[in-house]
Amino acid sequence: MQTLQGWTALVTGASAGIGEACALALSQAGARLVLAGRRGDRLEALAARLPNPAHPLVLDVRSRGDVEASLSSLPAGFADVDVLVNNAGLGLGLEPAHEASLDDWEAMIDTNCKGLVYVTRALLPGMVKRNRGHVVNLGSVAATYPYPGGNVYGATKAFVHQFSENLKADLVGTRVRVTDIQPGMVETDFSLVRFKGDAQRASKVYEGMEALTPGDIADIMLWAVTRPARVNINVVEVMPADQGFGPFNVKRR
Ligand code: NDP
Ligand code: 8X3
Repeated sequence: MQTLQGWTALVTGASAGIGEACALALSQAGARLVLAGRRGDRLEALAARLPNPAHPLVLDVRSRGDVEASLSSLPAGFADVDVLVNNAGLGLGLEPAHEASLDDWEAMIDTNCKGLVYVTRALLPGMVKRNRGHVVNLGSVAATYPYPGGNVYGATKAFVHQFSENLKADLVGTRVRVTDIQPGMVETDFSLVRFKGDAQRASKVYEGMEALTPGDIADIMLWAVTRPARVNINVVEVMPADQGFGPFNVKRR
């Protein structure tokens, strides 16, 4: 396995779930870490636990100005980001489109699409200039398979997929790689956030089945990042063994 000694990685949404697991895996592989997210206390606690140097960065990816300002003034030793894990994201609500909250829709678009684009655009020129980099985007099976109530969430992840492929098209010939990881159900705070703090409803999502763990996704991320530089893993779709596909839904009268 390629070591990440001498590499710098930035993980958005490192304060919980998949992002936290990715930060840990990258640090254990030797990388220096920039840990981005809104909850600074969690980022600081994580930084103290990591085996390699880490810089907590309180950042709301929805703020274009803050993203541009903070990513252009990273401290020495953390400024040349080689691996970007665009993980910050959320689903909000599961109502049908005609009843869903427009505020929820906007928050998902602002975070999952616009935030991801702001961070990528800020870090990509440095990667291209140094001819070394890897952008790992957290997509979802929801990008491909529709489900009731997945309306805008799934659409944001379809955006992540197409953006990833188009980034790859622009970067051909460079040593900057792009990977879209598309997980199914992973047990994290995702459902707690989706159901706005309703812990009982959130825990039911994972009841009686074995969901993926954040560490499972971090393993895949690390595998993609540590392939030889000639290898670009475009897409990885992964589901729990206990999750499958629904049939077409036909309304009969
Ligand atoms: P969590 O809710 O556990 O973690 C989400 C992370 O995103 C938190 O660290 C949160 O940090 C951060 N975040 C959210 N909004 C912002 C923001 N505006 N600015 C900066 N950071 C933000 O969920 P997961 O770990 O499950 O989700 C991580 C990613 O994986 C998401 O993109 C999600 O869509 C995707 N995913 C999740 C699946 C699942 O089943 N869990 C399946 C497929 C994809 P903070 O609140 O501190 O800012
Ligand atoms: C989150 C997985 O299946 O809840 O991306 O949409 S799912």
